[in-house]
Amino acid sequence: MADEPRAKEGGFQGVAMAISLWGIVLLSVFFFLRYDVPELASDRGYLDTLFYVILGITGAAYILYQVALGWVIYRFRGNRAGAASSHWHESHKLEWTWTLGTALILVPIVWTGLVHWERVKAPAPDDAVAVMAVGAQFQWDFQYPGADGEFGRFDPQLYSIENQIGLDRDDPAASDDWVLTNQLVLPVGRPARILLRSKDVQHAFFLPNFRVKQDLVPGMLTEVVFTPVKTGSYEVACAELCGLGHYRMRAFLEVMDEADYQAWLAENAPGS
Ligand SMILES: [Cu+2]
Repeated sequence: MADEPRAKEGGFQGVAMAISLWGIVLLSVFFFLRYDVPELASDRGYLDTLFYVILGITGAAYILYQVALGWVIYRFRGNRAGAASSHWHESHKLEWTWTLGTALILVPIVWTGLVHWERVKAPAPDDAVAVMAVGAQFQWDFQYPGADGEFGRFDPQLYSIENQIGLDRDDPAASDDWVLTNQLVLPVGRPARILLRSKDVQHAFFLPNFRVKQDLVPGMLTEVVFTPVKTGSYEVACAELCGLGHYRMRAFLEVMDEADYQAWLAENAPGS
């Protein structure tokens, strides 16, 4: 009695499971096709290319696996004919195949990633526009170094409502520095070097359109270098859950063409 195949039992669950799996695959493919990453506005398009290559490979693997899994569940539901599986050990051919196959896919991806990393982390050229972004709970302050191109020193003792970034006005380099709150302006087509420091906790300088995301670590100076390639107004977000007001730690980046940028500087920079 016990050895008789239970042909009909569990048949319904098999069908329901297979349909659910295929449904999840369809839904996720639909959402991936429907939504796209934000419009690219920097020279970091090569990151998008790598992103889409990886998404294509993992996406195809995901669809293949899930569809095959659903089919196996459906085909052998309720212990149907031919359901007894065979077992074997040590198939060197199979092991070589999946090891080499995986390596062939992963090595070029990792290599490309390393090349991109070198590019992203390359030091800023001398003519880069330098701005210091100061993150705090919950706002962004952007310090422009002024005509001397040098950032004045700061002192945490000097933090106040009027002097958000604690700029030491006794420092000669600070005399022409000026600060914008929640607004960053950069010229198009010139490398931007954004130095980052935090006044309190860890924040992250996130420019979705520029494929830029860099942490601000208290007590440390970090930086990102990128080149805006498109004029317009873009969001600057904080990508680190930095406290209760994290959601409103938001600024705007205005990218202008060179002439507008110079006019804007002339109008806004003190003493220019
Ligand atoms: Cu933050």
